[in-house]
Amino acid sequence: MISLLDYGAGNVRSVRNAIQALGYTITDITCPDDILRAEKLIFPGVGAFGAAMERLQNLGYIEPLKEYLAANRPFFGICIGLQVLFDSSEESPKVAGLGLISGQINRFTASQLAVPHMGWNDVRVLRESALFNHYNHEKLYFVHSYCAQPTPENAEWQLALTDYGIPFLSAVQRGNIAAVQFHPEKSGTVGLRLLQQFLSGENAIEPIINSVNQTTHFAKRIIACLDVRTNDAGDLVVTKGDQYDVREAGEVRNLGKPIELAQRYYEEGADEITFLNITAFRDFPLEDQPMLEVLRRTSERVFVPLTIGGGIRSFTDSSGKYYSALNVADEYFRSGADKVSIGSDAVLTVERYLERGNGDGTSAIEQIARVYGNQAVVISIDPRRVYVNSPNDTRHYTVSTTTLGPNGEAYCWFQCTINGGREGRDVDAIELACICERLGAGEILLNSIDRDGTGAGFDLELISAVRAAVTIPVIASSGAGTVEHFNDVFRFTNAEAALAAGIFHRHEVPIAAVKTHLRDCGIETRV
Ligand code: 1PR
Repeated sequence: MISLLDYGAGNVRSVRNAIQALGYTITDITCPDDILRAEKLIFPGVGAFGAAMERLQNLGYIEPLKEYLAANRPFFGICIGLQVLFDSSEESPKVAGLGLISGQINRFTASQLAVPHMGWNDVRVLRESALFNHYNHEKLYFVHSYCAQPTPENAEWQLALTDYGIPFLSAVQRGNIAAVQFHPEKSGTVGLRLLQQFLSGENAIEPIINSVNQTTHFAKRIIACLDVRTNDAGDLVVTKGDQYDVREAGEVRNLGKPIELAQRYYEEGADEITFLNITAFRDFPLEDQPMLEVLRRTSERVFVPLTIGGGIRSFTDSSGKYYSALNVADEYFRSGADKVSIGSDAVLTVERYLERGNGDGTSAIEQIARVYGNQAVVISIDPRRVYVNSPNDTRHYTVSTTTLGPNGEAYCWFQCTINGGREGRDVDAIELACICERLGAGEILLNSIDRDGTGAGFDLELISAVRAAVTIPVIASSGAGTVEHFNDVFRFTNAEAALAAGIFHRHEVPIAAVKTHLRDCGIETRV
């Protein structure tokens, strides 16, 4: 019997799915006494430290939780579920943690590395523990901006370290109480195996395969993207355009079924899957039950992060009922998304920001980041090049370009568009990225209408300019045609991830071939 402490603050559907996929039944904690009745307790913390503690307080869970932990009963914390075991966090300075482990959780300090630490890294296991039986340097999925550092006060808890600029505690354990900073439920088969070790209560300890002296290595991510829409026959299909035009001879191109393709990419080693509901700008996504069903069913079988985008904005339905962008995002998260991506609405938000000179707390970005955390908010940018002869010809951020314009122009700026590239706006990709980061976005998905579907390679000038302007991770997208293009994007820009669609859908370049090539070029990837 596994008890899940889901305190209703975010998506724990993936944790549920992972436990169920391993064959266990879950009981939900619904009142304080349930905590003391639990045989094994899983606490997948979500959102901010302060919000998590406040929620536990309001539900009356803090005292029973402290009693449960003091009795050394089986406990497994994930992410914030690790952090709340400490005294406090820099994230919410006035809020006390559970105080089981001495010390404070701190933010990663500014460095060359993007914050959040989002992606695949490995761990250095410091001592033997059944939890890490069979673990052999494989990568696990992390997403967090705050971390616990090893100190003499927490020495007895230190189980594993990971390096991201600094070494931090990726796993702690004392007796029957364990917690991990990574997400086993999103770490593919390696993560499921680790979760299984806790669930089975296996005590036999195998010798560790790790050496304590090495450092861990953060991987570049390879993401498969599925552009999804309903075709003229009314079926939900994966499609793919050339420069955003998805029709061929008048018909919407049909490249497969969303769930089957997502599963295929998971099995082939995609580090993340992104669904873009590309016509959601004209429909209301909450009425799109097939799309929500795709998400639900995918999350039952795909154990890497899932992002969904399309139509995240406020909406009033035909009966006059108002839905906020947060309501739309809630439904996506409840259906199994780990991150949501905002396209058109982000451009309109930035326009308002530029008029006023600040945000007012009401935008989709701000609302969703407040509830689900920055790491859950991705901004999808759909820019198109606008060529100029001189940087003085525009107020926008320009780059000097080696791909000259139609009249030999040597400069260009990157104009943001809305509604699937249909409408250009007076905002450039660099200012959009910077302002969205300020408003609370945790990642940028950077497309290029010029390169989309061309197979001509990523727009390195665009990607370098945007990545240099922000401190959050950037996903390079559009134009991948060969394995060499992935090496180029990581060699010539600081992008954290690269996304492709067409070459994967058409079986032209397998994901494994991309990763093998990157490794041959000395770029770290998840095997
Ligand atoms: O504006 O919040 O409703 O979100 C709509 C989302 O749908 C946006 O993220 C937007 O990028 C996407 N979208 C809208 N129309 C299209 C279209 O193609 N007609 N797809 C579209 C954008 C771009 C990439 C693509 C890469 C890689 N697709 O995601 O997968 O360019 O392709 P490639 O490797 O084949 O070159 P909102």
